[in-house]
Parts: sequence; structure tokens; C-alpha cells
Amino acid sequence: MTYPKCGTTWTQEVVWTMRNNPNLDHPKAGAPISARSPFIDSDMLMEMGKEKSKGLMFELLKDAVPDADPNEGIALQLTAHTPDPRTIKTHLPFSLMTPDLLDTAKVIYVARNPKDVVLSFLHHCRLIKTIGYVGSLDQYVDYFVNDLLIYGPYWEHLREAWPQRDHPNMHFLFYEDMKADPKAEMKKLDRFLGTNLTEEQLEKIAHYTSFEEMKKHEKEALQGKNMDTFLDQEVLKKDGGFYRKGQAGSWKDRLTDTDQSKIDIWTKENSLTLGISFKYSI
Ligand code: PPS
Repeated sequence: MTYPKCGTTWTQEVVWTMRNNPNLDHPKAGAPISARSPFIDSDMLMEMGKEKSKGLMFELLKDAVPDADPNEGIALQLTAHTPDPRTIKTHLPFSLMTPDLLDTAKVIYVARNPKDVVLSFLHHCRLIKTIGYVGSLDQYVDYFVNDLLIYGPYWEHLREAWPQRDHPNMHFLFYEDMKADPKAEMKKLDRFLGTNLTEEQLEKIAHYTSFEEMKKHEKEALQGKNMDTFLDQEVLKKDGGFYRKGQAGSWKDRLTDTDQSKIDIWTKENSLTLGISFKYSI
């Protein structure tokens, strides 16, 4: 569970690999991440993009359920047909999930500092053709701090998750910590998930799921043959693909002083009341 652009795909790959591919020899490890770890709320996005019956998700569903009706919910049916143990992605906040979620599932919540999130989110909205954002960075920062972006408000999303961080079925993860020491974070995940992996397995998985390695397989892992029609080729060439920078704190090269202070004021107000702080956020 994450607000968008906080490290969802990375965490999905880490968790799926730890649970299903600890020796890196699973025959389906190269399948798109959305086929192995479904994005349960993505029917809403397909509806918005009007790509319901021609998108990658429907192709994946047809492989699992040849006579599936897309009107019954593509992601929902794909999730239902994913074998156990299921690793399910959502960007929805706790309040929009079933109230007994923590009694019935293990939840990993991933958080990331808001300045990297806003830049990653802006890139996403320019890159994905069905979103097609053409406004400025300044305007986008305004949308973010005024809670006008999809899946927001950002702080409300966190406010619903952070107090639950000590629940035995909850694991709270920071993108910045994963970047700083992926193996240490994977050891914590290993304990949480009960996967009992060896040091050597964790070492290999940390390498396999590094930014550089995942970026090498971007096309296959994300969109397969549909990638060219799905992404804005100009944005892709100029600013990168889904795996853009994969860094913590890279906002320093990009956000103007005005944008930074807008986010600082907003962060100060919210992080103090919540009692949470992010590395590389100032
Ligand atoms: S989404 O679309 O909301 O599901 O996006 P999400 O996966 O949450 O976030 C995308 C950002 O995560 C970066 N990423 C990684 N960083 C480090 N290591 C690995 N392996 C990795 N995989 C994905 C990705 O590059 C996006 O961040 P930015 O800052 O845009 O590069």
C-alpha cells in the first residue's frame, strides 16, 4: 500500500521475489509485474483512460480467464485468479480498504519524501499518454500541496497509515531506507513475511531488484509490447521512462526555491502533527 510514486513497483518486485523466487529461477519471473502482483484498484484508472478492453491488464486477464468480461473488473478478476501467496498492490488509503484489512492480510506501507514524490509524479503524468499532463512544474507543485492530485491528500494517506505502524500485520517502510541499505530492509521484510531467506539469497535479491537491474527489464516487466503506444515517446527520450532516476533527494537539482518553500511549509505543518520525518526532505 502506497501513495503513488513512493516505491510501489520496487517493493512489489522485492516482495514477490522473496516469496516466489528466492533462488532467482522462477520461470515466470520475467512476466509483467502487474501479472504477478495485481494492482487491485486499477479498474478505476482504466475507466478514466478508456482503455478497458484493449490494455495490457485485459490481455493478462484473458491469459488467466479466456472468457472474462472486462465489465466485471479486470484488475479485480486478475487479483482473484492470482495464486497464493498473493502480493497485491494498492494506492488506496486505509479508509478506502476493508476495515478488517489488518486482521486478514499483511500490509506493507511504503512512504517517500514529498519532494521526490512530486517530481516522480509529475514525470509519470507527462509520460503516460492517457494522462497527458502538459502544465508546468510550478502548477503541479500547487496541485500537490493543495491536495488536488489523484489518491491524495498525500498527508491524509500517511495519517491513516502511520499510527498503525506497530500493528503485528503492518510493516512501515521508507523508500529512503531501502535506498540506503536494501539488504537491511529486506531482512526486516524477511522477518515480517516469514520467508526465512539466507544471507546469500537476500544479497542476490537485493542486487536483482536494484534500480539498475530493474531498469534493464523495464519494457518486459512493465508493459511488454504495448509500451510504445502507452508512453509519450518524446518525454521518454528526454526525461526517461518509468524508471526515471531511482534516487533519494534528487529533487535538489530540479525544484525551484519557491517550489521548495511551498512544500517545506506544507510539510512542517503536517509532519509535526503526525510525528513523522523524512530523510532528504530538506
Ligand atoms: S507507481 O506508478 O505509483 O506505482 O510508482 P512507484 O513504483 O510507486 O514509484 C516509482 C518510483 O520508484 C522508482 N523505482 C526505484 N527506485 C529505486 N530502486 C528500484 N529498484 C526502483 N524501481 C522503481 C522509480 O524510478 C520512480 O522514482 P523516480 O524518482 O521517478 O525515478
